[in-house]
Amino acid sequence: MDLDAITKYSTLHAKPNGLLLQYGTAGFRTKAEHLDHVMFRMGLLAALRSRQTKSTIGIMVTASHNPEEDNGVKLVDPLGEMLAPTWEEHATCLANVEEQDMQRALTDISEKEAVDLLQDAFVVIGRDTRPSSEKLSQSVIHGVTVLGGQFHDYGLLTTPQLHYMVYCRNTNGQYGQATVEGYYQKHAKAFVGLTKQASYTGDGCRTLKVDCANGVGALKLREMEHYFSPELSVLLCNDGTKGKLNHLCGADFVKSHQQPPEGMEMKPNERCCSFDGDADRIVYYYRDADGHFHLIDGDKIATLISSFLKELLLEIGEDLKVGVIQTAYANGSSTRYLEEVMKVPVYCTKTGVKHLHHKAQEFDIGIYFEANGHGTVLFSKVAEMKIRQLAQELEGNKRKAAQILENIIDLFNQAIGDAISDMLVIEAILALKGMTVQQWDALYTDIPNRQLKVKVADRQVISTTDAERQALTPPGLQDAIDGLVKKYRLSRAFVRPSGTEDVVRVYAEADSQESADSLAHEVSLAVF
Ligand code: 16G
Ligand code: ZN
Repeated sequence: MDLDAITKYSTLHAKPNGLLLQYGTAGFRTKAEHLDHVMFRMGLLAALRSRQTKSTIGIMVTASHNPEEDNGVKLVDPLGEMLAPTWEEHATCLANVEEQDMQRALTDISEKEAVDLLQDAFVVIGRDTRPSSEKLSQSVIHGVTVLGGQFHDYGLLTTPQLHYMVYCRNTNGQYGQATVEGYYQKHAKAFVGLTKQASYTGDGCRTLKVDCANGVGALKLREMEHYFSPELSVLLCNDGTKGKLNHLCGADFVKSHQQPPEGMEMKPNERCCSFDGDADRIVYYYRDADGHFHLIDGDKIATLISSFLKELLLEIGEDLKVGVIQTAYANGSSTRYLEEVMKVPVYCTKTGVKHLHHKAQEFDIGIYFEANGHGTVLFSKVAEMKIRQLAQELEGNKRKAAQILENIIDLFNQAIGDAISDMLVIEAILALKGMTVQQWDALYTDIPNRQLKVKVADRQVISTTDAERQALTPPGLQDAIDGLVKKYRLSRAFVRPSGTEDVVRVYAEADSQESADSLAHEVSLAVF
């Protein structure tokens, strides 16, 4: 490691005085102007992680659904997964050391992690469409090269595409080709394969309106469109040509405001969906004939997918272990429906994809979705092999069902939730089942709910347990919440410190919207 070069170049990426940042739920995130040093340092860290794992490591420059002025960065581990927890700590430490201590910090990490400094290092980089992203990704590259690492800059990518590239590169192309072309071909082939399953086919070419949050999802969907256009036609709005990234649009806006995005004309009963700014989340919605807006969130997406997969498993007669993973934000109705009507086991983890993903890996088929629309379905190697074998061996309808499952495996991004791939799976399922968006929505009725954010002096005084459903500290808070919840019917509430913003989040459910609103309000007062 050329320590002198590190000292020399790190002064070019000076750390603002007194700035302390933490590698949070989805990496570092703050105002773009404060991130140059973090990018350089994450380039250094990725080179070390690559040497230690003897694998390609990914770096994505994005702040997802945050405002355009923000930016962020996260590292992607060899199998396209989120960075390992011990390395998150190294990341926080490296981002916060003063320049004169950089050499020591890097040596410490290398020693602790037994990094072989003679190994080659290779890092792949992707970025979203924020005005700040290009320059910041150059600082990442600078970090990688200062440590003698090699890199490939993919330029503009959705976050899930970058995860896909990393996964492909570390599995010798078995998962797919590590190019955008490879991504389009793999997913489009599976999608077209699915919709071609003759006896299941619905009503021919379908149309879907997609709000792209004025983000990178628009560019990528445009590029990909012609691969699947005979089967599905997508009408893009908020495609970045006029509006501002994530401003009054995108999956996060639609989910949290429970209203349609700006710039989308919705005819009655028309199926619409929204991506977030880096296209790793998706929610669906429509307006009914009376003009009422209906949101179909991650919970209902998980329900549609689970019921479809269960039907197929029943058809092929295979008893694979299926589990659905949710977080505390999952609507109570969805959990009840999954457990009581569909009889699938449901598990709750802490918020953040890495927790859900990890739990989902325990199953043959692990279905995970956050209510906010981030999710995917993971297939164990054993399940995948079994299904591929059955697709060859079985006959008639059973064979068809196995082939559908095979295409579903190829269509779901196995590394991370992916708006484009989720959209294609959902469109295929609706087509195969001949199901309308209203029928999907009618699977169950959401319990009215409200989310609020509360500014407090120090959000870390709140700690939680039981997958964030119970507050441990400050003392008395949980008792207060319990007391308030008792005042309402069908009610539930919890608080948790945000992992991405300096706020405390409050969630409440109750039998009417007024009750949910007032319970959320009362709980937020108890937080002070
Ligand atoms: C990040 C997480 C998302 C989570 C959200 C919670 C990833 C890729 N994204 O966006 O899963 O729902 O944070 O944010 O892990 P909060 O902690 O501010 O509520
Ligand atoms: Zn995102």
